[in-house]
Amino acid sequence: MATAVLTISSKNYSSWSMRGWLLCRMAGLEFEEEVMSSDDPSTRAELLLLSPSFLVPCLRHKDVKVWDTLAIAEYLAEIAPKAGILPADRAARAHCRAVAGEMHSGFHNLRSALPTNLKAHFPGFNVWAGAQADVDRVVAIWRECLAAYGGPYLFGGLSLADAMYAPVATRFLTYDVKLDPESAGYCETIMSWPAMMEWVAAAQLEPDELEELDVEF
Ligand SMILES: N[C@@H](CCC(=O)N[C@@H](CS)C(=O)NCC(=O)O)C(=O)O
Repeated sequence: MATAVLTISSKNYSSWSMRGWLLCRMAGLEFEEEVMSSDDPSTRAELLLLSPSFLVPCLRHKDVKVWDTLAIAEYLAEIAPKAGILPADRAARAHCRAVAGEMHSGFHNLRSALPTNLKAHFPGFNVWAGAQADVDRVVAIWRECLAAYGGPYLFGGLSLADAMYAPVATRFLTYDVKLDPESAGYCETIMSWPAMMEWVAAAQLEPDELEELDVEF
């Protein structure tokens, strides 16, 4: 078995899988992907063994097993301290953890009203007011970070924050969310990040829409 294995699910639908995978790439970790299809009962049983939370992503590295995206990020930042997953400056690092935490525990309206679906495109999609408040908060975070650290990524170079917000950039594109030029530019930056391009290309190759997954996932 490879030294590192990342368990993920759908590349088209699973935003948390995307975040974990992007973080492993950011860390420069050599890892194997283990892709679990979560609708098959035997796969679910296996997933439960691999990830006690029953959720993906889950990283196994040497004798360490870590699940939950933020825990994976902290672990990767420890084994690859030079990768910049957490900014070097203490104040920026605290800010980065704060915006990553906000994504991890919040934005429920955005997540349920605009589920991740990389292959889909809904021009003119009507974002309801509750989700629009989340969109506005995301955009405020992005604009503040881009102004404070000078871009092109949220904290200058790539960091945990970009992995956390990458699936939000894809949602904005999927649902044709109207954005100011700085935020639209940041979405483009994320979509041209080579690791992201690789993920999106793989998502395009996945079998077509699973209707029951067109919900928060
Ligand atoms: N807070 C968790 C969220 C993980 C999560 O919700 N993962 C979803 C996929 S995106 C999942 O595994 N859902 C259960 C399933 O698909 O069976 C994290 O940070 O990793």
